[in-house]
Amino acid sequence: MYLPGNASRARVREAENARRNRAEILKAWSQGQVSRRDLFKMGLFTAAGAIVLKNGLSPFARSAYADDSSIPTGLPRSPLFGVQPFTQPMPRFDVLPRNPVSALSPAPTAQANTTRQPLNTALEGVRPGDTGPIEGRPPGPIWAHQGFSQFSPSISIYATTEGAKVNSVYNPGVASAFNSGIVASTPFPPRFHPNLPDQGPLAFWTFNGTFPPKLMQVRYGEPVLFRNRNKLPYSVTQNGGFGRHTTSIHEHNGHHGAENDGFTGAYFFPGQFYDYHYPIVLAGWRNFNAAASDPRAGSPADNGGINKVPGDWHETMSTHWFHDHMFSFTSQNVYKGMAGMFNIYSALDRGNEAINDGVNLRLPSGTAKAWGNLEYDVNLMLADKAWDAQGQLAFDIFQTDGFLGDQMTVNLVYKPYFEVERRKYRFRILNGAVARFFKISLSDGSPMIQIANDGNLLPSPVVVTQLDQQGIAERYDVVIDFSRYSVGQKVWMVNLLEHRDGTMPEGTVSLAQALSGNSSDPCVGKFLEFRIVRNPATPDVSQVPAVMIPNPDLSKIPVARQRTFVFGDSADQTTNDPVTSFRGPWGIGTDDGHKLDADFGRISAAPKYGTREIWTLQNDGGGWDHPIHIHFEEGQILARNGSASSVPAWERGRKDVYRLRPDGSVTVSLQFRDWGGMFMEHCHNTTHEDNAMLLRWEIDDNGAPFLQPLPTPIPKPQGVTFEPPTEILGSGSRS
Ligand SMILES: [Cu+2]
Repeated sequence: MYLPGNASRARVREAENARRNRAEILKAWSQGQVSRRDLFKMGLFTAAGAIVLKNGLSPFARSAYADDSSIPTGLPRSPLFGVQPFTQPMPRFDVLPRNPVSALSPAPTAQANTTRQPLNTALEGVRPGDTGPIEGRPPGPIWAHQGFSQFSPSISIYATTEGAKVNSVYNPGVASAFNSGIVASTPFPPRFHPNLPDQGPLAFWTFNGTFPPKLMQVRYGEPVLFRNRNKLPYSVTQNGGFGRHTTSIHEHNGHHGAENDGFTGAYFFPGQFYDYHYPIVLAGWRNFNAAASDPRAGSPADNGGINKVPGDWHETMSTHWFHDHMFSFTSQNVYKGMAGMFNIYSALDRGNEAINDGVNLRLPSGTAKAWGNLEYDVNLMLADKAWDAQGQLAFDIFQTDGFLGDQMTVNLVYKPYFEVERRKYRFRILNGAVARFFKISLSDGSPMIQIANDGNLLPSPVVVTQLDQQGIAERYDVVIDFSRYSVGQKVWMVNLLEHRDGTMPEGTVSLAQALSGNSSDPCVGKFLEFRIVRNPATPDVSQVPAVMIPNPDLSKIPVARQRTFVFGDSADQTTNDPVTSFRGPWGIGTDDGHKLDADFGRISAAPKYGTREIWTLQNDGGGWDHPIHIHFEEGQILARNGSASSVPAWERGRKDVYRLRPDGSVTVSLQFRDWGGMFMEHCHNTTHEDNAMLLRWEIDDNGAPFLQPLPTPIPKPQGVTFEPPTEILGSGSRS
């Protein structure tokens, strides 16, 4: 889709004109001046939702300048301003401070704080003199924090969302020697490379407005109050051409009450905050190990011991991330920078490799602190980006198949290097792209040990020389042993997976082909350089045990219900609510397989509280892949394409994102317990999600305050109102 580097000037100009035209339309839509429906009426989308093949508009329309008449217009490449790869250090994540709850003013409350404040008249629909609540969480008992007194917050974490600015409080959590020499006290500008332009405050929107991306470090048994304040521009038109200033923050895949899940329709406005209460409990805590007697179900104590907690230790989770989930704008907002990572520490996964108590797995991390050491435990966020001729972040909504960038970034910077010692490291690799899948290998083809898939340590580690395809939002934790290299050597992480468009990966190239740099996909090849710089000061005592976290035993839990969800295109919309319903080519079929566009007012499933169900996720097309995310509960994959033996070793733990593969299906076992409210299921190719492959399911039968069915929140700056569901599908009712 991107033009080759040697394309003629006429072709580049043609592609630039087309992109500019699309950008004008995207701007009008993202700023609310035209609706998606208007764009259909204007004939800019086909019935199937793809942009019309108009020369001067579509990257897929025939080029007027190419010799071969089948060659599409393409996209102009992002200019590099002479920057070479691997010429800047990779910044470690910026650790958000853990504060006492008393640091928050006003103090957090169980129900949303509805204290009124004057509203800025630049907000949509606000007249002079209007007031609105200071907190954007829907008011009342249904959206009150569940278990707020039982799991009363013991720490608070605060972050804003705001436009790009210089970071003067960067905390990598490690000394400079473990951050490739970066001096954290030096102000950190918002840019992909020191020789690329700074990103402007309208181009990039991040947590705290700064680079590098943010990391929350939390532990079981220590409830967290995360307050997020929306400091994005009041005017919906101040968005640099894409992105929406309303947000909802999802802690992916937190086992929290729905009021803290970042529901796509529970978004809030600039000038408001939203308190997310993360109790950080082990699933099953209400009736499994309720007396908290098993040390494997535990929280790392500050003295190196274990504070036991209730719940099933087999449900222990480790690597999460958090990101915006704004209805129909998630792809734009996450791409614009609203993504961070969330490391959960436990008795098993302590973040300390030296403590030898028979419970701690002693994975590579460090030894200085009792828990949460980051020296040898490294978060990596991979994302493909694109920028315009001025070097400012650029996006293109009209690739409804899925937006692809042409430049690889790691932790938001362009192709960096990372200095390592001759020993084992853990890397928590997040695919933070919009629509791109990755497949990772080392440049010398040497082995990596995969220890976790999504949030979960595997039952046993798996040694591979190439990781599986990694879909959007999937996390793969790997251990790489650099002791096999000598000081002064280099080795690279390489992407082997070619995309032609956002439908699905085109195919895997050989390591030699990827290293040759000849792929037509500019994101294939080396993207991260490891420089082996020294021997460790003390011997590496970390381990990768042969047994990590076996799966929970489900054999005695009856299956209450089976459901099938079909994911595909040519969906239609049966509702017309201007706030909750949306149109696009994509949809999900429940019940009878009739595929429906997203409506967060529609209830598509309502599993009974306290039960186990089996869900089959079916891809109805061979030309697509969809990484499907089910919120709230970890699932065990029982079968791929109906066959248990088709589930690869690295998918035999628990997961929260399921790549369906072309024409494929995934059968998953899930339990619905501990908390209630409205949750989601959607494609995490965020272009598909936004266009409109998303549904709502809910647990609404756990007694007061939950109603059957739950009313839908309708956010406005003056306050959230509620309306009845627009539709309840047969599978969403309990009869
Ligand atoms: Cu999809």
